[in-house]
Amino acid sequence: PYLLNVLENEQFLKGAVDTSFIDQNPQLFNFKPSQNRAQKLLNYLANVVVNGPSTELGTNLKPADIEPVVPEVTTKNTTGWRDVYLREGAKGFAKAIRDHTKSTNQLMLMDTTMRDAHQSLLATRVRTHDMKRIAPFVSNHFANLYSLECWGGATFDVSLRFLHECPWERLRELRKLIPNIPFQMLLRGANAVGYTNYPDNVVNEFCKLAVQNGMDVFRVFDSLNYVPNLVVGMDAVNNAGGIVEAAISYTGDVSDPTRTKYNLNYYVDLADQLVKAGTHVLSIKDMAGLLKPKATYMLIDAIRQRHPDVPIHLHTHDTAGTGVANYMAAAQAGCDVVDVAVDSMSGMTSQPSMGAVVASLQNTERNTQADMSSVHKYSSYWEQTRLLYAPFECTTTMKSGNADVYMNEIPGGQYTNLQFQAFSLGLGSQFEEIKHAYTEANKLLGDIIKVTPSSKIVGDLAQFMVQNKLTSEDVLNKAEELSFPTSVVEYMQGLIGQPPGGFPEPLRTKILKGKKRYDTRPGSDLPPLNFEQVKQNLIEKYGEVVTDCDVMSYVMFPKVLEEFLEFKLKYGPVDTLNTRVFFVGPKIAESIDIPIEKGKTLHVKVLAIGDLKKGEREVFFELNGQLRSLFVKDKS
Ligand code: 3PY
Ligand code: ZN
Repeated sequence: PYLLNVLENEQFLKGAVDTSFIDQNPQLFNFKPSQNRAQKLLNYLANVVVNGPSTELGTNLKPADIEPVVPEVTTKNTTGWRDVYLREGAKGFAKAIRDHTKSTNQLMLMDTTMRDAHQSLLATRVRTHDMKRIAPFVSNHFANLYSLECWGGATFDVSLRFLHECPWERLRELRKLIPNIPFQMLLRGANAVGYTNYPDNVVNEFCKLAVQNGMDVFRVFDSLNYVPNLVVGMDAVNNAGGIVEAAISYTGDVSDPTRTKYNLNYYVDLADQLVKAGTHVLSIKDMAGLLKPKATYMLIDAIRQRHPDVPIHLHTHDTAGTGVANYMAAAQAGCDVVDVAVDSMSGMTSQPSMGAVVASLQNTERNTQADMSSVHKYSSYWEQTRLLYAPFECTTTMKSGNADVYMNEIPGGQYTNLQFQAFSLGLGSQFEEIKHAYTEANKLLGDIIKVTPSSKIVGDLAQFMVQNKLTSEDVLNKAEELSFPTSVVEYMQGLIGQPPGGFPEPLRTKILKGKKRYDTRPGSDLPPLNFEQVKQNLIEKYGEVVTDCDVMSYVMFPKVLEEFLEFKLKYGPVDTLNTRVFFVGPKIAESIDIPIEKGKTLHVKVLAIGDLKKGEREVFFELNGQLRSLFVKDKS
């Protein structure tokens, strides 16, 4: 309004005034957005109380009405392994880790609670808000962690898509609160955090931006263990100055002499290639939890002997319930780091329990040096916080681990999803059928490594078989007449890479029906992306608020990012709302405090919801003691 008054002033328009005061005081134009922000937040709350959650809840369960208690920080530890990395670089970090485990015998831990654990148990829905509350405790009480996995994998798009929050901001905020522990992320090789191949400059820029925003260790995998794809990710991390942790995705069973496709030689050879390609740390990624103690020992021991100076980092899922036993075998075989989730976020399709691993190794030479009482407090926080995510709980349907994973080899997160889908259709028994079909689909595709996105291809084929009541023989015999899911056709074309042992014939030829085949790295012929152009387009649409991070999110998930920006324009940031209020809104007459900027808190109460009039309802609020009301469209 002030600007407009000036623009209507004749003297001003004639240029007859001295505007140097304005030129010299640009801060006068930094209008405080708080009024606007309060209005937007009320608009959000009004919409939720009238129309229900802004993001679909997985079930009709509600978040618990509790305020999880944050344990007190009772020890001060401001340094950690990140200091070593910042001082000595990625190579120096890897050497220091290996020297440390050699000299102390300590088995080091990565905590997955803030990434894989909730991706596997709570549909990836944990919000930054709940991570930030516990972050200072983690920083001080778990300062000796090898790393904290808190980013990447599915968290990137789920946070934007369903939680209306920016993943980059999550990274920056956590970084501020946890400066001492290395942060780790999961990078899908040439797919970055998406589901498809990107031009190489996208993967490069992504890693650069991730390092700038606070990421340190990148676990790089490829869903077919296709080395050219892995190398794209590894080089990008290296160029960005990050710590490269190239991963061998594990499938099959090296302890079973009848399973010859993925035998010990296969893994040792792959480890050699990744070390040669310059990985700083070597990771074994058992995404489905297929290891058994004997296999674990064989695998770690063989790689340990060949690469005595490279740190080995083991990842597993506890789907069958053998996770802790596997880690004991890994510890014996000389593994350096294992992945655990805090007790209350562990087990089943998540990682093995931190407390169980820590306790099991106390008074042994591979003591983890973690403090048990801190583990209990940390677990208690997440036990309470988990109740806020009741609508997304895998335990609604999953009651125990299941060793049938050794048959179907479904990765943790996908196992939870498929079970959930089958049960929510009211067809619990269909899950058995799906699992069986998944096993068959994997065989049809040539027994492939199954992890995002190859796991989705196997899942798509399995669902296609169940829906169309097809047996394996039917698929083989009728392949020429069937119209397969696109993902399966693209897989057969070679569009995600080359699988070990090649494609199955004659099925490939029958499915492709003459379609083009690719036998080189899929993204290698993509022209570099013009980031400046993308940014300009976004700025034209959404204004100067668009950041380089938004541009990168857009490149990965265009539609999702646009919806996110539109949501923010309408409602402002909603990340300071507590999780129950964010999902289902406040109760009538409940007082809530919403911090909106440093030292500024809104006190809000929903007083009443008016009757339906011309498709709208008036929602009455008390805002900082004053009555306010606004109209929202009733979408019911
Ligand atoms: C992901 O790609 O998100 C995974 O967690 C694979 O295991
Ligand atoms: Zn995992």
